[in-house]
Amino acid sequence: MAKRTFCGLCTSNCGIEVHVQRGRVTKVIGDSQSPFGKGQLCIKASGLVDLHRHADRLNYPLKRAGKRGEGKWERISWSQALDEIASKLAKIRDRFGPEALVSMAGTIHNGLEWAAWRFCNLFGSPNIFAQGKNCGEPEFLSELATYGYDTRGSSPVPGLTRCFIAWGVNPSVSRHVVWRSLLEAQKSGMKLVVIDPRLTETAAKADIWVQPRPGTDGALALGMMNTIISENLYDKKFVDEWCLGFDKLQVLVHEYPSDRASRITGIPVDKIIMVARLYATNKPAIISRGVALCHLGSATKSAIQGRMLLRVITGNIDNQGGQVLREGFPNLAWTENMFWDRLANHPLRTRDNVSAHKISSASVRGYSLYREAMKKVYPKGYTASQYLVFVSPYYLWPAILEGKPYPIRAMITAGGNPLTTVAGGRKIYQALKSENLELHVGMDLFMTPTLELADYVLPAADCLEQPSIRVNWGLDDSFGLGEQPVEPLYERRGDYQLWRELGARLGQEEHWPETLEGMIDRFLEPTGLTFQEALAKGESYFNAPRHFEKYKEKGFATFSGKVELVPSLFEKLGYDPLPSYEEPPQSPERTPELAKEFPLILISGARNRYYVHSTLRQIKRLREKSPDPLVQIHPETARRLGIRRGDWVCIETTVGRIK
Ligand SMILES: Nc1nc2c(c(=O)[nH]1)N[C@H]1C(S)=C(S)[C@@H](COP(=O)(O)OP(=O)(O)OC[C@H]3O[C@@H](n4cnc5c(=O)[nH]c(N)nc54)[C@H](O)[C@@H]3O)O[C@H]1N2
Ligand SMILES: Nc1nc2c(c(=O)[nH]1)N[C@H]1C(S)=C(S)[C@@H](COP(=O)(O)OP(=O)(O)OC[C@H]3O[C@@H](n4cnc5c(=O)[nH]c(N)nc54)[C@H](O)[C@@H]3O)O[C@H]1N2
Ligand code: SF4
Ligand SMILES: [Mo]
Repeated sequence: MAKRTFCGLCTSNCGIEVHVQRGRVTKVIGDSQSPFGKGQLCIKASGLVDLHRHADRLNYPLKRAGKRGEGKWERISWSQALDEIASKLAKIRDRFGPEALVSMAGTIHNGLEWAAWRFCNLFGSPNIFAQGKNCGEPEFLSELATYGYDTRGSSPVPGLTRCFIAWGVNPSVSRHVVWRSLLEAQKSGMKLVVIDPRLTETAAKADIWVQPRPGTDGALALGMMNTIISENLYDKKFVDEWCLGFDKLQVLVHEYPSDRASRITGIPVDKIIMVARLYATNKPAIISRGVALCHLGSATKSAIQGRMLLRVITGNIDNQGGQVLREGFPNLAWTENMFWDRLANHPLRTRDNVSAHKISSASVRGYSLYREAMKKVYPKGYTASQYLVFVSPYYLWPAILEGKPYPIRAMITAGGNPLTTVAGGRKIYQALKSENLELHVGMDLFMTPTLELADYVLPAADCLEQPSIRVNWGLDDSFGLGEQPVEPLYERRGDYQLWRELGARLGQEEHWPETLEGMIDRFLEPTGLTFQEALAKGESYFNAPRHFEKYKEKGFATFSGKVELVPSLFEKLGYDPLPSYEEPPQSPERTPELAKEFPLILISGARNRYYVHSTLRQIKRLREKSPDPLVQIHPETARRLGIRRGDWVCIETTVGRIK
């Protein structure tokens, strides 16, 4: 018997067929009927069955018996764990206020983060950390401020899309579904441009590979805009009719002729001009997202904004085969308000998260402003804006350690491993060891380094052990339903159950149906079907029909209703509204003295084909393929330093050292 659901390992949500015999999983293959992945899975999914059965999985709730991190645990029942945790949370709320709780998650795993957000909203805490903070927040803020939508789902349409710029992204490793559609579109004549300092597998297949000095993408974007505007290759009609602030942008762009951009980026002048022309004259075209540009510190804003303004001035906005403005779910009672309605009416301190108190122009204000701006177009809220409200971890550890701007005393880490995936490991370690953190609950598949420092550890069910609804963080126009393949092994439970059971003990009962399936039924109400009815009818995917040039009817979801090239929302936040180029915090240009001592530039974060961040490292068949941490160095640099393939090296920066 085969059950159809989704691979829960990453955001691609590929459809899987799970073969089950006598209640046991026998194999997992791609589901060819699924629009997500169309039956093809990446290599990571070959570890799904091993993950499900792995001997090191957490199977029972544990309570700390020794000191934090000592490794002494006592096995307890779920009801004891939940009773004790709920009672401690209630006491912390009474003493310090609800905002003293933070929910810590990471990348999307099994798509259940919304349950944590719902819980926090009802509990009264705005302190939620989740994936978007890592991989997209600057882009969301820029897109929402400029045109009021996000364009995340834009994939090339083979035969239609004529140019695709993969900018700071490596889909051949990170997004295999997108990668396949790119290769297909390239075969039908689409030009693929890759902008990456590394010659990646993606760059190797490109028609043009552009290799900038890391962190200089903002200058490259300005240089490209310079060519496009001075050669009149921009979409004058769209700019005249729909954009505000072109004159101001033009003044800035004028300062960046291609030779100046070339000096900053290290890319030959001819190449900058060629790529600019290619992009502007091959419509419809797409410029991808990609996390690299979100990780450039002071250089991020110009890079992200520049990449986005290129899309706008060439009129590649909401055109078929181009950059599609995402509308939101059809027929789903899953709205932004679920996660924010209570908080919106709370007193200021409870409404504003820890980071908002530290940096006055932080995202919470951006969020409130955006809610104002979008009201006309999206009276019920727009789910991408949730990304603006997540807490910045940088401000979280001082809130634990020093109680500033207010104390954080409890943390629930479900589906995240911050000790290994969030910057500033030493600070995080201190915070997790601190007595100020009175309660730390972790829920995971495995005992991670982060959970080793927790007080309660709860065993999570995997994607083969629960039903599912794929809402992808509210970032798609489609959603999908997945059957539950088998019952959870041992005492594992789905994440929904954690939040539901805590909620029920803390006065939130009416908001939480007893099971995830019951909650999915609530979400599905607008379709007139229950979860089981939908599955029985074979309706497991719900797609919104794509509309183009929606703005002609509705306008853009900005204060002015137009595309704001110089966003008024940025002005209100006190940001420079223009994409003025700034060097990265440390660079040969900005800190030349430092560059003498530290002559190499480190870029970090490139994905590993066999793992999802720290996940899957336990799986032998994958671990064998990539057993050790890896560093890539340019062959000439390596030769000069006497480093050979396979050598162990130490990387040292101003903040730390790693082998
Ligand atoms: N230097 C650097 N750091 C980075 C990045 C970078 O590019 N450079 N990338 C960043 C990005 S984009 C991201 S998204 C983050 C990811 O950061 P994290 O999300 O913290 O990393 P993961 O290792 O994917 O997953 C965390 C944990 O979730 C557990 N898990 C899996 N499924 C479930 C489940 O169903 N329930 C529960 N409760 N737990 C589950 C896994 O076992 C794992 O321990 O890392 C960020 N860190
Ligand atoms: N196998 C696998 N796939 C994954 C994940 C995983 O852990 N493993 N994680 C998932 C998640 S949560 C995310 S967010 C996505 C992220 O997926 P991507 O956005 O593709 O992120 P990266 O793999 O870090 O690739 C970024 C590329 O940018 C380049 N780069 C670095 N610095 C610069 C720069 O200054 N300028 C430019 N132009 N380029 C630069 C790097 O060399 C790298 O090739 O991947 C998802 N897919
Ligand atoms: S891990 Fe691979 S198969 Fe699973 S959802 Fe992600 S891309 Fe698809
Ligand atoms: Mo991510």
